[in-house]
Amino acid sequence: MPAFEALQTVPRSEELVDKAFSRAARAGRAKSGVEAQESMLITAANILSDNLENVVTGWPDFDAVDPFYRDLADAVCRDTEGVPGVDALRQHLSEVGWASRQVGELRSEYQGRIRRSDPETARKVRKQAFARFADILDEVEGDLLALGEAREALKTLPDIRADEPAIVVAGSPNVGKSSFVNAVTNARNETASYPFTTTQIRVGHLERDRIRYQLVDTPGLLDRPAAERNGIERQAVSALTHLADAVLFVVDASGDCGYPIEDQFALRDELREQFAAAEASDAADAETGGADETDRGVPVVTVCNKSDRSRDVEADAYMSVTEGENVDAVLDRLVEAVGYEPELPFDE
Ligand SMILES: Nc1nc2c(ncn2[C@@H]2O[C@H](COP(=O)(O)OP(=O)(O)O)[C@@H](O)[C@H]2O)c(=O)[nH]1
Ligand SMILES: [Mg+2]
Repeated sequence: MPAFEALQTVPRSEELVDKAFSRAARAGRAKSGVEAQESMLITAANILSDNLENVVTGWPDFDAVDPFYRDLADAVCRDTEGVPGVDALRQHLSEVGWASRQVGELRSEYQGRIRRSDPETARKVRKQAFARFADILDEVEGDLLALGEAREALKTLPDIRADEPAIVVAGSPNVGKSSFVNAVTNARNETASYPFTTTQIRVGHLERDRIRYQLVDTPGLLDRPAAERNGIERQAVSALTHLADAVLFVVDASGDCGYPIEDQFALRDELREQFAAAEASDAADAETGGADETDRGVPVVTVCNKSDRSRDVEADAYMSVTEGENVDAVLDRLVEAVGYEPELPFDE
């Protein structure tokens, strides 16, 4: 998960306080009198403010990450009060940043006071400072916990790359989506699941003309009407609309899948609208570049699978995954629909 791969384990408040105070005690034992108290203060304050700052700097700037990752973070990191994940994360990060700076300010304030004190008073002043450090860490206890949970959730996401071409596979249940993905990718080795409660996203890879394409299968997500999706699922779909360079919509005219063809096409039309809307907003977001993409929605390629059973429907192509019929031609068509041009060093 490129945007989040730099995330380190987030320490808990209690852990940080224990670590800071025990190192401080050790530092204090090496000296005596006022100097010992000052050394304890500086050691504890530095450990706390550095560790808190490190928590903050490990996170990407959410305004700068690809909207795919932002929407995914929204989906994965839910706030109990329904605050979208990224907004909640931003809030937690700003609290932790505040705590780091606050500790730094107290360090300066108390260092001055300790230096002006006799050894006995210095000890009391240093203890006061430690109590205030502990209070600050108490205040951000929940923020650190939430960031830790978010980090765990984001870390388990499979490696989907927003900057590599992606084909998203959709269509009613049992039309043959997973069969297709398994047939054309080394899906068994390469897939990973997203931990959404009711749905998964699986990604397989294939290579054409030395370009790697991601094939994204979404059991339980892009196989039913939008009205049946919950909040997290809508968020996940939104992420996919940013990711997709083309949509493969699989239909089954045989009736084997159990969904009437009208329902299958209604789903396709709904998805086409959703993916077109996202493309338009992505294009509006982009200040420069990608100019030739602005008026092109995400192409939706409709493919009738199970052609060994029935071809009685209008589609862009027909194939049978189980019979291995026309599968390569469908892939060619998808690659063409993606229209990915790798950036060449000498291109204008
Ligand atoms: N006859 C026939 N059956 C197929 C074909 N492709 C897939 N199937 C079968 O359709 C069923 C559902 O396939 P699956 O890939 O799980 O569908 P998904 O729910 O869309 O992922 C499985 O029993 C497959 O073996 C095909 O081209 N012809
Ligand atoms: Mg499937």
